[in-house]
Amino acid sequence: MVLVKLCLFITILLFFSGLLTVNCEKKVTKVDKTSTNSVVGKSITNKTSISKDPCSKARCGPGRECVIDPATAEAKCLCIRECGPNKDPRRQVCDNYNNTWNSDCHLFRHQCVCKEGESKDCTDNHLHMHIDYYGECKELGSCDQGTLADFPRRMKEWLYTIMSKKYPKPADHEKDNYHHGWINAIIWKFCDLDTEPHDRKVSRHELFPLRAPLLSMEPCIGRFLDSCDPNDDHLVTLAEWGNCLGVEKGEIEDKCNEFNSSNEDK
Ligand SMILES: [Ca+2]
Repeated sequence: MVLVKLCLFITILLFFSGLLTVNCEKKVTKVDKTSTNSVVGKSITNKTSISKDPCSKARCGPGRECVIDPATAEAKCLCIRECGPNKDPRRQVCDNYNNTWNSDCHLFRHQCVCKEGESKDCTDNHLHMHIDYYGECKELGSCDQGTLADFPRRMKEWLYTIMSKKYPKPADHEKDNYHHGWINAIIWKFCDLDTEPHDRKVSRHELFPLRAPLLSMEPCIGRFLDSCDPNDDHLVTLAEWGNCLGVEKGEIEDKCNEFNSSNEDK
């Protein structure tokens, strides 16, 4: 009799635990289903909204922003309506005519409205201005001959230090490897500057990220970079870049694919 009662108790226990399990599974399934649907739904909605947004593929130049034309529903790059206030002096920029602007946005916006004939406060300079360096315009130190002559050595050391941090390798202090290391650093910087287009030529525009932040501290950077473009075609080739940094022609080789693919891996 006791055995029968025990069996009955176990059966009842298993029955309710089974129900409990089924209920739990149902609950989990329901939650999963709901959450999956909501995630998928959200991603579909996002994709749809991106693909429907004509501005998603628009690439507007400096001083311009993408606006959807209400009449045609097409994307248009118009002059930025408002740049917003800036109280940070570090965001100020000095143009090549020695005028300080509140930010790069303010400079390029004004250039845009002048090009589009949307402002009367325009001169020829406004059409041709660009950022010379960051910060308020100031008296730049002069570049003396000695500093200019030593500039390639300092630039090589600087690039070598940056690259060693970016691509750390086992320490090797052999002279040949050090020499090889800074040649690699020079090639790496060239590839890093050659952004748009990737044509193995660095334009004045592409040199901007190197020149503008350094100019107020390194008055020789402008003359040094000019020396890298001896034929004055406003494009620096890898051979010209290597030559102005004192690398022999036979020592420099195109490794941009190698550097770009290792950047993609990171
Ligand atoms: Ca280029």
